Amino acid sequence: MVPGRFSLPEENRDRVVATYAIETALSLEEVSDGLCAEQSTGTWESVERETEDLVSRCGARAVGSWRRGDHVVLRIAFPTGNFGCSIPMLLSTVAGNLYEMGSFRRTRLLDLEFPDAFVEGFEGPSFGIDGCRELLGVTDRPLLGTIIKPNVGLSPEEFGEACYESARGGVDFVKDDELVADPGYSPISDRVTEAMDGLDRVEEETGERKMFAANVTDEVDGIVDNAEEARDAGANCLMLNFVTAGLSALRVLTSEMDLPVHCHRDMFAAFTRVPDHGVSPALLNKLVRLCGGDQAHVGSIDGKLYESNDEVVANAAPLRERWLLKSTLPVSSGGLHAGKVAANLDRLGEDVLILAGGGIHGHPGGTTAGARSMRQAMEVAAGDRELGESPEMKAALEKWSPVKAGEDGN
Ligand code: CAP
Repeated sequence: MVPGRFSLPEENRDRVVATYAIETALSLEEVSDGLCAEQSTGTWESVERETEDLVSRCGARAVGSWRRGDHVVLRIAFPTGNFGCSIPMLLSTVAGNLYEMGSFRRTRLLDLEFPDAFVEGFEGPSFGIDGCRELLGVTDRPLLGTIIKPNVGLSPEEFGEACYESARGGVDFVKDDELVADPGYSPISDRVTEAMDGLDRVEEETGERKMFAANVTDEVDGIVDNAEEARDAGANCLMLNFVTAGLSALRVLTSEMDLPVHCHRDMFAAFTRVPDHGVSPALLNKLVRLCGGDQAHVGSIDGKLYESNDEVVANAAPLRERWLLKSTLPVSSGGLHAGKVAANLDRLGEDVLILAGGGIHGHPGGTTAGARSMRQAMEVAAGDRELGESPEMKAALEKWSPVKAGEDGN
C-alpha cells in the first residue's frame, strides 16, 4: 500500500491550483463556470442536489482568468478533499474530461500548484541527486552513463560484455534501453547478473563504483515482481518507462523498492509536443518528482529530440527547484556524443546525468573508446584538458562535429 494515499481528511480545505490555456470561442465566464462545474460538483445542466453547501465544500472555483490571443488562461482551485493524495484521481480531476469538451478546441494544462499538506502525503525521491551521487561515490563532477546499443536482441552475455566495456571506458551508469525489459532472449535476472558481473569486474580493476538500471516495465501487477527479481540478481538501480506504465505505477515502485528509480519518458511527447494542447513537460516532470522518481529524462541540448535548448532547460527546472521533496537528477539523453558534452553541461549544470548510446557504442574505436571520449569531454568542459587532445576524443570529433558551450541551437 502506498503510504499517505488517503491521508487528507475529507473536509480538507486546501486546494490544488491548476493553470490552463484553452482555445475556445466561449467567454471567460462561460469557460470558467463550465470547467469548474464539469470537474467538480456539476455538469452542463443545473442539478437540484447541487446545493450551495455542496458547492462550498467540494466545488472548484476560479482564482484568476484572462485572455491571451485566441486562448483563455484560467487558474482553477480544486479542494484536495475531492481526490486525496491519489495521482490517478488528481489527474482525473484536473485534466480528465477537459480534453474531450467539444467547445474547447485546444487545452493545455500548464501547471499544478500543490499546498504543503498535499505534498506531505507523498514520499518523493528516496535517493534523488545526493543519494545517487553517494551510491556512486561521485560528488565533484557531472555523472556519465550509457544506454546499451543495439537496443534489442543482445544475449545476457553480450549485454554484460557491453556493460564491462562501457564502464571500463569511464561511465558511471549503464541502463537498459526502453525497448528491453523481460524478453525471452534476455530474462531480467540473467541480464542483471551479467551486467553486474561486468560492472563489478571494472570496480575491482579501477576502484570506481558503477550503477546498472534494470528496466522493470511491465503490466502493473508485474512491475514490483520484476523489480524484486532484478534486486535479487544484484541490480542497484531500477528503470521504469513511466508514461506507458503510468505515474501511479511509478509511485508504487518507488515506495515498494529501496533502490533508485530511473524514469524513462518514452511516449511523453504524445502529451507535450503540440505546444497549446496536452500537458506541459515541466508539469509532467514535477509529477515524476512527486511520485518519487530519482532520475528523469529532460531531452538533450543540441540532441536529436524535438525540444529547443531553452525548453530542455525548462524541463529540468522542476526537478531541482526548492521543494519539500528531495531533488530528482535530470538526465540529458538523445543523440549525444563527445562533441556535445560541453554544451549540455553549460546549459544544464553539474547536477546532471549525461547519457549516450550511439555516441558511445557507435564510436569508431568501439565502446570503451566511446566511453573514454565522453569522459574526456567532461574533463575538457571542467577545464582540465584541451578539446581533441586524446586519440579517443579526436576520433569522436572527426566523426561527429563539436558543439561549443554557449552556442545555442535554438
Ligand atoms: C538514446 C535513447 C533514449 C532517448 C530518450 C534512444 O539513444 O536510448 O531512449 O534519449 O529520449 O533510444 O533514443 P542515443 P527521451 O544516445 O543513441 O540517441 O528522453 O525523449 O525519451
